[in-house]
Amino acid sequence: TGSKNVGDQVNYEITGIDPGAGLMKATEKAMKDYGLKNDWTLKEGSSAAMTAELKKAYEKKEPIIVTGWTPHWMFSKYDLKYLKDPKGSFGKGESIHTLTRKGFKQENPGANKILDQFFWKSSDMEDVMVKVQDGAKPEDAAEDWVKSHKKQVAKWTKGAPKGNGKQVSLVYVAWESEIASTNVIAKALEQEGYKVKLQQVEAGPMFAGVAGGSADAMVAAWLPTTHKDYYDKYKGKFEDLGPNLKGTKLGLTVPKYMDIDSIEDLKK
Ligand code: PBE
Repeated sequence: TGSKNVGDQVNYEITGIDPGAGLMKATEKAMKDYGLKNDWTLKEGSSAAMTAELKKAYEKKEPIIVTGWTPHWMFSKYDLKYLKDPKGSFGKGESIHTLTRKGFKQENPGANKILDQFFWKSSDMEDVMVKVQDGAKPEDAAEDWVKSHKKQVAKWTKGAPKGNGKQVSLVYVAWESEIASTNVIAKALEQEGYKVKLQQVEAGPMFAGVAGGSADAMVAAWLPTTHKDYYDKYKGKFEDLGPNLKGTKLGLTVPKYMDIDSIEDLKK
């Protein structure tokens, strides 16, 4: 891409996602930490819009910088790299936690137990994400996964009484990773006889819903850093059932064909 600096190549734009995402806050922090605040813009949108732009650029081998995270299907579909973050603006690897509303355990101990025992690996989540990206409906990709991982799902449902139609409401944000996890835990609950209602919302309302009791649970709290603000805001108003996945990552992401390696290279 010749002599033009990276900023000129990408119009001083970083392609972001929904404004409620912790990743957006982390990116703003990075822009400040690396002195990019004045020249660069972080574009708001959605994860679907971000991946659409990434696809478009990638197919033409054009430069692009997106806000990325792991687990995500984009790393298996495209040759991408995280820009090095020597200042640690994006924090360390974290875990995704399951949160339930207060009182849920007492009212629905069976579903609570399944949610509590829900745990899988990044590669599991990615399997589901890739299928959805390839065109499967999330509920179908989730059902396939649950049916082909009976042993693993049996560990989640172990010791939990059958649902007999008892209702469970789950809230989630339309992040590809959370579409996968929420649909999979929903299928596991349904398999045990629970009646599951899924509701897609923004990040703030997701936390507010569980904290306020209008939703039973969420499997989408990235901790300790990404969702710290939401977590602290509602602390004491939900139950934290701990991690359902460990080893996530956030960062600025570019195609490997781009000739930069570090966020520091954006300063030039
Ligand atoms: N994400 C995916 C979310 C959490 C899950 C990294 C886009 C966020 O930044 O809030």
